[in-house]
Amino acid sequence: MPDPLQTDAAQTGALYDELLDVALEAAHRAGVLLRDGRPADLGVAATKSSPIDVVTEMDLASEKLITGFIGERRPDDGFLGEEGASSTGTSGIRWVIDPIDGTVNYLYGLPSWAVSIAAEQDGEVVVGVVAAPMRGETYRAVLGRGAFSNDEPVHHRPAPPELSQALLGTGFGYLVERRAAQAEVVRTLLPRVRDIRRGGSAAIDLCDVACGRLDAYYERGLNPWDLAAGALIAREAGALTGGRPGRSASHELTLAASPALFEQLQPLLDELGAWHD
Ligand code: LIP
Repeated sequence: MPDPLQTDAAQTGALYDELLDVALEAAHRAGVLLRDGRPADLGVAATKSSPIDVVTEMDLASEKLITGFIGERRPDDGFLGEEGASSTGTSGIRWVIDPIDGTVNYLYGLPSWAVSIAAEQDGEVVVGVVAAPMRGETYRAVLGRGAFSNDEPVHHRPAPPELSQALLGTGFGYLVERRAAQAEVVRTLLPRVRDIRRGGSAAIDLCDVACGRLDAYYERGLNPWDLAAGALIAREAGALTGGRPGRSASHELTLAASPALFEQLQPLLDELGAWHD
């Protein structure tokens, strides 16, 4: 009589393998479209929360490609996409998609943008893929199986001995009031750390924490599609992710860092009010 626990584990493993394969191929195809198909005269197709929160035709084309590819292979799954994909599905799997994370960078022809695809099982992210075509790198993680850049395992950077030697990443929202509040946090933090980088893609920033290229990353105002895949990759690389003390990473605040640095930064960011406008 086969052991039911081993059967369940094998079935879960096979499911996660399938979700990863689907996410990798979808992200690859979208990345090729975005890298090779970017119109020379790319403009703004629409705006969302403010005049600087932009959508291009390529955001829409990328999300259509991704949802179409996944939908053909897994018709019972749900979707949550930045550009409007929204369905519950019946399988318990929901795909959380940012078709271009770093849209403003992509619009301006700057290289720091990514395709971010995560699979949730009953609300928990179990697979994450972030494709950064202009870097030639694809970051991936499956729950409990570690994090990788292409085929190389990655791990967070050891915590610096002092906060003053930490290299932080952050980002800013699209609303004037929020940007003013975020600038105040940066004003206080900047003299206390090694330096601050503003790359323009949360997914890449989270993967840079996973790869040890940033000591930490924090930002207020992220949407689920900005952080779902990258936060799993950071966690599987040994980093901690979270928000305010005792809370998960969310729109309110997202922080990712090595455990020792996380314990220093979380209360400091809370004290500085990085979680509110
Ligand atoms: C972006 C985030 C980034 C943030 C930008 C923007 P988008 O997502 O990845 O961290 O600082 O303001 O929200 O809009 O390019 O998908």
